[in-house]
Amino acid sequence: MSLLIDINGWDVAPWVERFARAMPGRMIVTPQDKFKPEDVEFAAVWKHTPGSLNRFKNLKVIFSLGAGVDHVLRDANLPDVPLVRLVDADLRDRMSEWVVLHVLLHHRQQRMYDFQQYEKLWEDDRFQPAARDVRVGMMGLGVLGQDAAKKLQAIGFDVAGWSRSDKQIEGLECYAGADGLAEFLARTDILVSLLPLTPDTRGVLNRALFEQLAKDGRLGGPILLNAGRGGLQVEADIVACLDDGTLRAATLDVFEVEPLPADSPLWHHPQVTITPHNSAISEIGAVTAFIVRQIERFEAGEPLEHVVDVKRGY
Ligand code: NDP
Ligand code: OXD
Repeated sequence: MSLLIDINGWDVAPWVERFARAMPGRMIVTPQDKFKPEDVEFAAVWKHTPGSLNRFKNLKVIFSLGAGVDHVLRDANLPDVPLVRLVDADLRDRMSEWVVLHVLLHHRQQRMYDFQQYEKLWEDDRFQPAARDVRVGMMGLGVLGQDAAKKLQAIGFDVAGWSRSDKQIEGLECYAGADGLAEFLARTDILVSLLPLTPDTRGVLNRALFEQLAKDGRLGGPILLNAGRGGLQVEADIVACLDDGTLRAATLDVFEVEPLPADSPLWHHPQVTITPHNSAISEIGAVTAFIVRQIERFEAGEPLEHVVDVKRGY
């Protein structure tokens, strides 16, 4: 059995080395190696070339090296085998760190204090609302959204969440679907997007949505955080809404085009904080352990975990 590792955009060598150590006696190959395509039973991919997996006639499972699978499903010629996505405590905790950091950054106005420090200004008369008076809205109540929501609640924020299907989560106000969206937005001061990119969610973070966010919040205007996917957001709307006050500020980890092009107005926008799609990296050790476990389950005849519903898109 061979495991194919097909990665674009990250250095593949450490992945090959780690999988080889974790699966002694198995062939670990990349598309650049010489091997028999019929030997490949498993593929672990990040942004593989669309159509390239079809030549592996004995392929049994595709593993996404990330939690999101839009990079796999953009392949219209994907082999009809189970697609397993990454669900891992290491990745989940990293994402929650990012969410908590950036919610607090805006809540405590840290960007302004950075500026004051730079200018040697001592101005301590600014109003600081309590966390309990700041309403955070979590778009996406999956593995990542629920954990981040819980951690924000532990700090004291007034958190609610929105998902596709109805949910009952103890202690969390939950909204669902198109019917619940307006009410959810109307009670949100800081909107956090941890949605997957699917045909239903593409472009959802747009002006029409931003205009429905709370206008009576304690932070001087609504704030957007997006670590889901860049395709969720309409960047021209974000810039225009920041400029006309519909949005007060944004932290973005993901972008319509990555790396973010040098001429994007987001780079130098005073109200924008940028991180380079690294809010929650796929840590090699954790991911390797996850995939090895799934292969062992598969070979022992046990069900795979975290199989993606390809029709739904996540
Ligand atoms: P999950 O599949 O566990 O959760 C997805 C959530 O989104 C669910 O609550 C789901 O609703 C909701 N959702 C999906 N479609 C819709 C819709 N049309 N309307 C409303 N809600 C919807 O995913 P994870 O939490 O594990 O990950 C979320 C995303 O985070 C990934 O898909 C990926 O794109 C992104 N990500 C980004 C990273 C980064 O470094 N920037 C790192 C890791 C992930 P329901 O519960 O009803 O199914
Ligand atoms: C992921 C990512 O989907 O890192 O895991 O974007």
